[in-house]
Amino acid sequence: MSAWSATVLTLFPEMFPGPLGQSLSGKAMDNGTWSLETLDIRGFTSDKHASVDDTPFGGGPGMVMRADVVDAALREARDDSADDRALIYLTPRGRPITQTRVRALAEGPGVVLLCGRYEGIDQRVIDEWEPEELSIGDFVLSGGEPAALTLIDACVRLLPGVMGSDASPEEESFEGGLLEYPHYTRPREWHDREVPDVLLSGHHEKIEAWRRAEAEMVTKERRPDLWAAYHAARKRTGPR
Ligand code: 9D3
Repeated sequence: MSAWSATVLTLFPEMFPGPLGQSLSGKAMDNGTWSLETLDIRGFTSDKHASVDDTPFGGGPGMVMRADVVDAALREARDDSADDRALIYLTPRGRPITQTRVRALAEGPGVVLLCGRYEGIDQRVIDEWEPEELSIGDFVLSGGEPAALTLIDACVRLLPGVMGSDASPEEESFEGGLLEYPHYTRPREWHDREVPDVLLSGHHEKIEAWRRAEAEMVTKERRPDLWAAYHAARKRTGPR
């Protein structure tokens, strides 16, 4: 059995492992639960100027990554025909990443992630390789690398043994779920702020009801989309 692995194609390999080298994901990398490889796209240029990008046909701002250079990097990343890992292009044009997709990716052999810079990658190499196109949300990054780090983090924390068995079956908090209730720990009083009495009562049913009410309130307020999905799911399956 080989470990879950990520190969990242990027013009900025120094950005990796970055935060993934710390904490639980860093330990899990050290103990062989998963591995990370970067391929520097700049290493696949053919001309002496090592140009990765060029001006867009049709005009417009910015630069476009060349199809031939990205293709050479993809051929290197994908040279093993037994490699069943998902091929993913991180792009603001992609479908939003969901916890459902993350779970499936974590259960598979790993991911090959293509990171764009500039305005993006020549469409012909995308049409040729047909990667799954994914986004991390409706805001603008300077490149795909922070999105790749985000996706790998979300997958790695689900790998067996990475998190304590404690905080794992909480995964349905999205998609028909609620946002989390607020958390408190010692000291009982801090800056004139007290821990809600109910949490000190030892009354488990009351605590559960309070947490549920808090979770519903915050979800209704901040995430009307999740609130609607939660209600639709409750109609289908009944309360609880
Ligand atoms: C003004 C047109 N821009 C599209 C929104 C051009 C553009 C901006 C930023 C093209 C590429 C990028 C770089 N972004 C990513 O590579 C990216 C991204 C993102 O910006 N937001 C959310 N998810 C992702 S995944 C990759």
